[in-house]
Amino acid sequence: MKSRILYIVLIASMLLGLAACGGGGGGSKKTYTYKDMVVGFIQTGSEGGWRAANTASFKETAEQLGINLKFYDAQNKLENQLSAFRNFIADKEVNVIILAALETTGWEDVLKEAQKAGKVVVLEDRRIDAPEDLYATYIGSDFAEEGRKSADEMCKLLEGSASKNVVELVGNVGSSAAKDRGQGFREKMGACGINIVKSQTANWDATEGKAVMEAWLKETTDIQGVFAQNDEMGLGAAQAIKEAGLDPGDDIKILTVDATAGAFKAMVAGDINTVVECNPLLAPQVYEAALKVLNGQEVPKWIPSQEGVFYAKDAETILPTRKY
Ligand code: GZL
Repeated sequence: MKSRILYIVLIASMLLGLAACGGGGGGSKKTYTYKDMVVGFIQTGSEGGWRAANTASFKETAEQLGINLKFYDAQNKLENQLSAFRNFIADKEVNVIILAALETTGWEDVLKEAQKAGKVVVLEDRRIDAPEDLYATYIGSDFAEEGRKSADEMCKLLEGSASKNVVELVGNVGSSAAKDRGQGFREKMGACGINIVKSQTANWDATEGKAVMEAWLKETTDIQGVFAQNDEMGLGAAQAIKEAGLDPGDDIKILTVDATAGAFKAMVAGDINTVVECNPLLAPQVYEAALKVLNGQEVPKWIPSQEGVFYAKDAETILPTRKY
């Protein structure tokens, strides 16, 4: 009898052991690799050199890592971004959605739908106003810091000037980049007595930047500096200053943000004085963070990009080393 009980206890403990270590098929967790990633990437559209470099970074890095990238260009239309988001949620293949948000608002519903569908959502480049638990992480610049740096550098450019009237060319007004750069600039401009005498959107665009600057110059030439929130608008302003018979970079100082090749060439030509960097080459960090989240690892809610400031005097030397 005793041996019978011992036999039953032995069998029972073996079965329990098997179940515990998943030997009975109790779901051992899958480890994802980049080759398992199917990414739905929603880009803003194309507004110039920065965006082209950002898109190239995601396409080239996906190729290198063996990621299946489904790229969508929203043509700078918010409604296109929202419909693409829902299409990627419905796409059974897609396990990661990456968004470069045109605007900071309007995202909560789709983010909740994505969460319900078990999709990993990573924000790249542009931050949004939504509860942090609705997305995995935001990888992009500290735009407010770029604005503060811009004001500090404009103070240096206008040092000793009797007047410090600055005009501001603003990006897409709903975007985090435009809002935060403007806010950061205003935090620090008082330190040296800068007045923003004109401020208007030129939607990141060179042609619009030229048109806005032309109109301002028709009203007044008592302008000592241009704060252009990206390179393209600064290049447009330089053209308008030239056509008004003035010398950009000398009569009117110009500071821009991004540090694309076009801005470096303009610094070499003496048309732009200073450029605050905004790094577009974000794909490696974004894909790495997405893979960690797919594998159930924690990532910080914001991974800021590292960025510098460049000056006309150094532009010729640095230009050949730049990737975009
Ligand atoms: C910045 C990026 C901005 C660039 C512009 O991260 O979102 O958008 O500064 C681009 O050139 O249009």
